[in-house]
Amino acid sequence: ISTRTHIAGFNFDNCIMNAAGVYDYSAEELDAVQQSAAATFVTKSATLVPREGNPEPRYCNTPYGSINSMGLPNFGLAYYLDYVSAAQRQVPGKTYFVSLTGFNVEEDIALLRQVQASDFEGIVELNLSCPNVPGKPQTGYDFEAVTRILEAVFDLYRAPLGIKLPPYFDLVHFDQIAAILNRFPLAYVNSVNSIGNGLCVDAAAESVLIKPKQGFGGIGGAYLKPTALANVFAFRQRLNSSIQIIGTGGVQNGTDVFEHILCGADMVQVGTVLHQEGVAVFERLTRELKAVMAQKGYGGIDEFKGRLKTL
Ligand code: RRO
Repeated sequence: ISTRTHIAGFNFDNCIMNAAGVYDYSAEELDAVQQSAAATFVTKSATLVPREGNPEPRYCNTPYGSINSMGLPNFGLAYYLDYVSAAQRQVPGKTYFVSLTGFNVEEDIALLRQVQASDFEGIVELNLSCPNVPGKPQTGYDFEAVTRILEAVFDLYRAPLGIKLPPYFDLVHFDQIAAILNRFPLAYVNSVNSIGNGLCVDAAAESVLIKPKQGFGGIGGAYLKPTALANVFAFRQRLNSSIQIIGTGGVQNGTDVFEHILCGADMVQVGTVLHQEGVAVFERLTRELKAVMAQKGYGGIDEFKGRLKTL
């Protein structure tokens, strides 16, 4: 049984990897993902200059998932390009993802120019959905901004590039954003980022759980699964077949990975469960996915990818 997949023409031995923002901040964490059963890694969303991020506590696990308001802490794009450059030399033939996020279209372009000037040979993921920078709306909810950014991006950049989107909740919004995305040579769409600006409460302490933004933060984990599956399925129905889909959100076991693929995901990413369990989760999820496939008689993911039945 094989869980092989491919994204943007690059082959991967597995279809499970980390989600941007989890286990990908430092070289130590990225080393651990590389040494695990993960297909590959994506780096923490990088900005032009390093950022400390928001004050702590800024991440909290809850009974059904997590809340975070990290505020984009990262070592700056140069750090991640250096790390990937070394990884490319160490493991020729393996492909890596670098996540980028600018605070406006000029910064996005400057980040992409920096990628172009490096020896990076992998896939860029442009994050259009950070929910946690005070005063900054999530780009993915501003369809005119998405259009302007993608026009500028593809004027400049022709190597493989995907985008990370926030969850959408209305079928009309899926129609509108998919019509925009279909105009561009995107390698993939990654759905979903955390559900922005949720609030988790500690009843005993009569308090919020995290310090930034009065406790509001991105919701991840099991809370997210139905929304994530809906976004994967809705995009698979609407996007050109040349645009692949990475499914992210609410994965806790191999059946959850199977469900994402059934809805149309070509690759599946894990955030909260990776934060909670560490990199051993990749071996567990892969084993559990293979068990589901074996029980159903599937030898590869293409045999069920996107084949969700409706009633
Ligand atoms: O760093 C963050 O606060 C963060 C980002 Br950039 C993101 O895209 N999604 C998220 O839940 N947190």
